[in-house]
Amino acid sequence: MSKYYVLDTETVFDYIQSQLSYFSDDADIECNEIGDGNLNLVFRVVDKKNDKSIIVKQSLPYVRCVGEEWPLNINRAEIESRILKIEHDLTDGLVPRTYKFDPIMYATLMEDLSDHVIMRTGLLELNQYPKFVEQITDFMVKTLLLTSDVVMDHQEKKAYLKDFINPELCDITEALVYTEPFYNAERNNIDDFMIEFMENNVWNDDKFKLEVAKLKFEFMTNAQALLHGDLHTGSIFVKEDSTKVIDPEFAFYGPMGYDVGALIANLVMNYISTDAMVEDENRRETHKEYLLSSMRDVIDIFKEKFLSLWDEAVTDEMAKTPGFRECYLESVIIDTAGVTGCEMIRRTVGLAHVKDLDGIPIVDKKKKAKKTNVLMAKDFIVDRKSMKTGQDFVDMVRKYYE
Ligand code: SR1
Ligand code: MG
Repeated sequence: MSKYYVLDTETVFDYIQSQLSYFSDDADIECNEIGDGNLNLVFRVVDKKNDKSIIVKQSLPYVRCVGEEWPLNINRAEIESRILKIEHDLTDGLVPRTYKFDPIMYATLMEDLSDHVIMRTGLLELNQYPKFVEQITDFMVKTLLLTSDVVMDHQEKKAYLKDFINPELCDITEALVYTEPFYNAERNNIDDFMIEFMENNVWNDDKFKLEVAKLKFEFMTNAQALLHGDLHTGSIFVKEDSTKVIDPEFAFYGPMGYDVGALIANLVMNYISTDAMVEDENRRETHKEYLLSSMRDVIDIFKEKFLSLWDEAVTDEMAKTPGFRECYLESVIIDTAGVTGCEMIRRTVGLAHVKDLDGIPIVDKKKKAKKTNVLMAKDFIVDRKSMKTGQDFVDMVRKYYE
């Protein structure tokens, strides 16, 4: 029986052929390792002659961005390939098509989306994506509501819940999003200029940390829906008329607001970054307005679609009680605001940062952007119970830029 080995650009072509006989004999092959995430290897293999390509994503038995000293269960690849299929079916193709999962090499062979760009990169180039809000709200409403107890048979939902227990990846989120950024943890990646600021504004503020503790235990105990689990703009591929969500390896049953909040936070951080980086006033203000209207629409259209899909798909008798769907949705939006704040703080001082903030070239502007990011994040968390509409999210951002 064959054994797991780490693929490289020399071996990946033969590996693909052994799994799928994907390329023809006359293929003119080019292989590149294109993974820029924190965990895995990603190969793009192209047959230039016949215009055919494929992606191979392989789990490493450790955290790639840290090294072998942080081992990680490679079985996450299997969770990812299973959830990609589920999400593909639920959303009519808003994720890449998978061709095969190999349980020996912990590798998934899947559709190449190289005509798309990573959304974070596209936003940093000030591009706009006219179909994005419509498609991402479809993705979120369908994957979240249709995997919840509101819709699913409760025993089938529990079977899913069991299949998608993902302790090691949840542990990463519990540590990196909900714990370490809130004290001076060894693994934090923190600029010197942020240390005193964090002491004064976050680490010594027990009243604030109490709110974060509530959100942490909400994340750990509210098995509401099958989440993507890492829905930032680096996990979304876009082009003019298409959105494809990738990288669902953090999937597990958790609170719906975790996915919506991760997305909103990353739009907010792009706003803060645009304000700090773009010198041309017209381009800067146009992009900022685009981001605000995207945030507003993500929240409002998510809510609208959520209520309408609820009416179509609800099966639980008690969930049909008048008023319950509004109550349920209200708490999802409150969680969304809380998660928005936590994601913003962890991307500023925690282990894993974002290019939007770290890439600000002028140091004084970077300092200001990161501090604004943390203060706004605190407000999102503390005021989360008053956040109800897209406009509330927009107002929160605008408050810092008047
Ligand atoms: C050690 S993994 C760090 C981060 O990368 C992933 O994309 C997740 O966001 C995780 O928190
Ligand atoms: Mg990822």
